[in-house]
Parts: sequence; C-alpha cells; structure tokens
Amino acid sequence: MSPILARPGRCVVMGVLNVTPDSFSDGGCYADHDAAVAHGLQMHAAGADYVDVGGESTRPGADRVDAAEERRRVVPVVADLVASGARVSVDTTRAEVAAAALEAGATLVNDVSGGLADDGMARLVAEAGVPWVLMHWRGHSREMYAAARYGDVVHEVGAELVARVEDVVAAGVDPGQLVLDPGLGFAKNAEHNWALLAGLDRLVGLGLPLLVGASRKTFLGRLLAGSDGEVRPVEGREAATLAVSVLAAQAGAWGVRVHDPVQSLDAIATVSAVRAARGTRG
Ligand code: PMM
Repeated sequence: MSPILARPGRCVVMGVLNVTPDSFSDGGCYADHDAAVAHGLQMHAAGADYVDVGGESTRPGADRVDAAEERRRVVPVVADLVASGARVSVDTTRAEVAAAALEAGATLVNDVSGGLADDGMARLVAEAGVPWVLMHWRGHSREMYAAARYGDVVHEVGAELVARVEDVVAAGVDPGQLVLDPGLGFAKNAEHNWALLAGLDRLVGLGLPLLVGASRKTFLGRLLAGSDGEVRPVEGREAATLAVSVLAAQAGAWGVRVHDPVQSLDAIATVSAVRAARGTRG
C-alpha cells in the first residue's frame, strides 16, 4: 500500500482550498493566487495532512468551467504549495487537470465523480500510482438532485462504490491506491446525508479507507436553522462540522475533508486518545 495512505495514528485531515469564484463556503476568498497559497500554507502549518486544491465548484447547480481555466486556477497554486513543503491533493474530475497537478507535485487525486466523469482518469492514476479518492457520484452539479432517489441509501451508495472499485481495478488501478467517500450532498438530500453518517461503520466495513466530507455543508445549516426557519450561514456551521469529524474518527474513517483543519485536528486527537485508551487505533 502507498505510504501516503498509511494512517498517521489518527484520522487524516484534508484542508479544503477552493481556487474558485463560486464554491459555497470559500468561493471567492482564494480565487487570487497569493491569497490561495497563503491560506494553503496556513492549513499545512496547522498540521493538515493534505491541502486539497480544487478549481471547479461542485456546489449544487454550479456551471462547469472549461479544462484550460481549471488548470490555470489549480496548477500554479499546487506548485507553490508543494515548493513550500505542503502535501497536496487535487480535487478534479478531469484527467488532464489531474495530470498537470501531479506534474506540479500533487500526490493524491480527489475525484468527486469516482472516475465516472473522465475515462482517462483510471489510466492516469494507474500509471502514476498515486492514491485516488473515489467519491460516490450520480452526475454533475446541474443534474444531481434529480438522481437523489434511494431505498436503503447506505446499501446503494456502498454497492455503487464497490462497483466503481471493480471497474477501476479492472482498468489497472491497485486497490491499495483507493479511498472511498460517500459524497455527502452529491445527489443526496439532508435525510440521505444523515442516514449515511448513521451508517459510517457499514461504509468503513467495505474494507477500504473512507473519507468523509461534511464540512459546512447545507444540511448542517438546515439542522441549525433559527426559529424563523433561516438556514444557519456557513460561518456558523463549525461546531456541527466538528461533531461530524468526531463521528467519522470514532467510526474508523481514514480521513475527513474540512475547511478548518485546526479544529478538526484537535477533535480527532481527543477521539484518538480515547480510542487508544480503549485499545483501538485511529
Ligand atoms: N465535497 C466538495 C468538494 N469536494 N471531495 C470529496 N472527496 N468529498 C466531498 O464531500 C467533497 C469533495 C464540496 O464542498 P466544497 O465546496 O467545500 O469543496
């Protein structure tokens, strides 16, 4: 197994860095190169295991950017972060963007389409030998809510992820490179997200490392809506995000993807201490 997938004695923390004008939480904050690199280095200095750099918003209903623009946003930021010693993952569904980011020093591909959006991704990842996050996905942002229909969502997401694993392994990817992710909010409504969080142990039980990305997502904002029904804004969703980091670490997830790594690292250190006292790792 790739050493990058080894657990550092606790749940891995990936810090989100969206170099986009329109992501739901940090869109527009780090569209500028220097601001993006500075924030990425801050997360690295704070202990984030990966800085996850993305150049295309996946928020519900978002329009796609073209590949050249996505590359233009991502590659210089990846290169500067790597030059300063950060470990970087690239959040993209496009093989050509992933290839350019790997060339610039990224060491993990985070693919929210689980390899479905681009046939070339499996070949690229197999050749590069890097870890690959396969997220559960049922279509691009514009169409994904029409696909949010499930009977037993945990079972169906698990089965669809296993099918993706079988496909990419058949295409030459080593299973030791793979991380699975239930894709909270992607073709899922709030009820589906809660069911998936309630079923994390079943997803961990699939036997591959599991990544959980709940940070500041809308279902948390809806849970915390005020008595007037107003959804809690993104900056007020941090405590709920931490609760999910704790639940994920407790369930034995490999990692969490969060906007504020400092807070999650502290929460996860606490879970690790309890797990160690109990005789379980992570
Ligand atoms: N969520 C977003 C983007 N990339 N990647 C993975 N692996 N898992 C996720 O849940 C995920 C992701 C959307 O959130 P953002 O706008 O905060 O990046």
